[in-house]
Amino acid sequence: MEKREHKIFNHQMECMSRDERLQLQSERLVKTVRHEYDNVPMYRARMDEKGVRPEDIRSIEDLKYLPFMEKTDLRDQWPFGLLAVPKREIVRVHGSSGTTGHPIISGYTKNDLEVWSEMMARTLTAAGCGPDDIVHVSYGFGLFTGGFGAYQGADKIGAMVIPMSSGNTQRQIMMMKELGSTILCCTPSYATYLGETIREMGLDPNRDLKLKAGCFGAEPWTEEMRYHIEELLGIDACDIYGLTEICGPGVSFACLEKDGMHINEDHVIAEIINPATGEQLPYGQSGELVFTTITKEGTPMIRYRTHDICSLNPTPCACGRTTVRMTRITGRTDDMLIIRGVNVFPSQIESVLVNVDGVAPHYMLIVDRVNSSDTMEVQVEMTEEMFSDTVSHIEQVRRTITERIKSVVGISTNVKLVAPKSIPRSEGKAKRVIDNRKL
Ligand code: DLL
Repeated sequence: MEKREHKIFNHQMECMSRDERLQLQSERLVKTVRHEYDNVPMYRARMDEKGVRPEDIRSIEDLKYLPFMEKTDLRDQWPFGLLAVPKREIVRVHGSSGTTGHPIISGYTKNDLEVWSEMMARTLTAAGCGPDDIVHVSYGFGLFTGGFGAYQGADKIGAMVIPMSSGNTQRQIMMMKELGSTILCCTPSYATYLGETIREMGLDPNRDLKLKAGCFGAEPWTEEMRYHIEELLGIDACDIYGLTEICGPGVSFACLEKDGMHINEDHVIAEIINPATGEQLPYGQSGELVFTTITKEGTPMIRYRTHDICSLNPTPCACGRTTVRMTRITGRTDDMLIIRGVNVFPSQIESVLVNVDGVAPHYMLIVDRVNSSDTMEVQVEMTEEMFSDTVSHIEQVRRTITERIKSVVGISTNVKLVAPKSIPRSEGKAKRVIDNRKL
């Protein structure tokens, strides 16, 4: 794939010197803490309990003294308890169902929407999007932030938007072809599904479509999956990250170097902590990602624990941006499976499967407990060609996968090759694990 030139939406903010940025972050942090303390009783009580006063926070160095916020706070304060402005100033809410029941919502002021649009304009620009592009949005539109976020960013750039939302895959592809979509926004699992369906419809993405890049996120995916999607669709695949509590997509984004995701640090401060002790960890060390919003008015979040696992890299990027980059998310502290005492992340299994010929990157992990011992079955789909291959070859592939998984995660698993298309496809976030031990 030919290398494309780097585009930057906001040179001043994305390329400022580290010292200038730290100064800006410190000023904005001081204001945010005061605003939160004065307007959100829950957080004021938490600071009081810890003996921290707003005037104790003078710079970003003091961040570590502040108490954390958690997803449970949003549930406990449902629906509007964390608003830091009068309700009439809120012009939109977005939400997420989460994986554990009760939904959470976040309220946006007019300015919060403006900031979020700017963050998403930077995100799309980094993937090569400009005013002449046609942005095909297959993230869902609704309470989920994916659809609206991508739309707002493209709108700010002045690109043409096709707000497809999710579902109806054949129609998506027809529109993509007829209207000449150039940038695709959806989850990586849906990008794979789209790619496969495009080929099944007898189309060649390189010949029949005009796609050049995709902004894929909302769920964990691996570098191996990125290569697979880039090949399948003939595009640059950029990772984009975000969460409803902070603003939605656009908190960070990969540029065309695809070497980590640039954090929009003039709007958020990122930290990595040890999830067990809460202690800050140095650059390069992997741990739980924590965010503090420093421009958000409606529902500011201070030291919000994301439960996502990654590390931070402060070195300037070849693209010219000086912002700290976060590595790909390797898992969540709460999606880590403990199988017979060994920590296993679904992403480790994915990285093995994507590199095996004869299987498709559609898989499901079924975890159970049999006779007091944990078991894990890895179901993975065969390709059509493999499905009609000899039994002995299929068995050989199965054994290869079993051995590779063992060498990566260190435990034996039961690998089952299943028929093509038998694992449910997702139009949004993929579900990859069924843990029967929790039932
Ligand atoms: O998923 C926002 C989003 C929409 C991001 C579109 C990117 C693209 P929530 O529904 O609140 O918001 O889910 C947030 O999804 O804490 C991560 O666990 C996961 N996640 C989001 N992006 C990525 C990514 C949106 N690029 C939760 N890689 C987060 C891995 C991701 N996990």
